[in-house]
Amino acid sequence: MHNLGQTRSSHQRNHLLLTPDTFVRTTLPGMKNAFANVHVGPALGAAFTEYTVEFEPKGELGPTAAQRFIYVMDGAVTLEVKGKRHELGARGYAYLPEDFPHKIAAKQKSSVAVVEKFYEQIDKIQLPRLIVSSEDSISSHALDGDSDLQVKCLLPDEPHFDFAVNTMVYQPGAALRMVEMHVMEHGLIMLEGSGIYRLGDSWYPVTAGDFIWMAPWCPQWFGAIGKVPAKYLIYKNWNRHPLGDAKK
Ligand code: UGY
Ligand code: MN
Repeated sequence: MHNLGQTRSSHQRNHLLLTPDTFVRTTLPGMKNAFANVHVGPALGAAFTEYTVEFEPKGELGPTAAQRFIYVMDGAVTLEVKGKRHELGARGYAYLPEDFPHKIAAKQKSSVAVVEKFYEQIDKIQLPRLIVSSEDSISSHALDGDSDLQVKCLLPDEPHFDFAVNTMVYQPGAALRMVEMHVMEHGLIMLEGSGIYRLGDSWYPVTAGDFIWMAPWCPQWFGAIGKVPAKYLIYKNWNRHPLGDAKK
């Protein structure tokens, strides 16, 4: 049915909500048998890009000069690095440092979330290394002592990593304890369930499949609604001074 110009998607100064009815597919250099829905990037003022890739069987992702993080939402992909093949199924993920030759190909129809960011080097620090893992093997912790809100940190919280990617699972009725306002920006993909997201001065119904970008200091709060838990994958910049390398 025609939607008569209605959508939940909203583009505001300090946040963006993208719902699947407004996704427009594009291709990126080097991609084969695959499409990308680019959700956010420097064109919007973000210091990273995040996109989802819809692979056909044997589809391939092109190269990047930046750090790359991938999370398999559906299906299965093969990651080839230095002649070694790693199989990633649903909830499998990988972190690839900058300038790290690799090949990512789908074994079947698959859907993968991708985050890319140019590395912010700090002096005398070892560089991050390749990580290949699965969310299933990471243990969760309660956020602010609330056992109904479980967080899994997919990357090590070590100073050489300049970003974090976490999953957060809210039992129905669970909510963030406070409205957060912080220097970090977020890219967020709703993986399961539904709820209400406060972004800036607006409250949005959100559900699995939606994407949200939150600019630095965007007021944010979430409460899960429905009979099943709500789960999202969330990126944030991390471990770096707010002045960056502005002196150089
Ligand atoms: O890590 C975070 O800042 C997270 N608690 N933010 C959020 O869920 N909007
Ligand atoms: Mn936050």
